[in-house]
Amino acid sequence: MRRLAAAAAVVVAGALTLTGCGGADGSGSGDGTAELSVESAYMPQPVSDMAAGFLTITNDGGTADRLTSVSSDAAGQVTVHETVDGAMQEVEGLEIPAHGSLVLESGGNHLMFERLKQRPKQGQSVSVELHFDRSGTVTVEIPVKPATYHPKTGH
Ligand SMILES: [Cu+2]
Repeated sequence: MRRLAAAAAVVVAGALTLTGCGGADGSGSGDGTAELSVESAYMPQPVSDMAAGFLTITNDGGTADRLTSVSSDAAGQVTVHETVDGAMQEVEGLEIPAHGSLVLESGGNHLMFERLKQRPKQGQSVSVELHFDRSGTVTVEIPVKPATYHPKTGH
């Protein structure tokens, strides 16, 4: 997981460079940027041509960002879902608050992969592009876990 977070951070840093923001002092001052990292990503091994994806996006920056869309070469479509009263529904996007995090977890918000081109197996990973309002595109390798996998924080 640490490797995933580091990879995401590198991509985000590259995107910020394009906007000319160079501050990396980490002193906690509001600096007008979002500093995203992604961790705890996994996909339960799919049992059909649909799959869910879960991850946590942490924002160490002083400005909120927004996950606006998701894409992956592995699926015909990837959408962002929330769960309300046990039923899932698509959302336009989800905010990652300044100095906060956005959690996508089983039973809550999640990524929905539809029309998988092949069913990834446990031990493989799926490359996913997360598109953000401010931070541009962050590519994450989501590892495939057993279909019944729950992270230690689940339930
Ligand atoms: Cu869903």
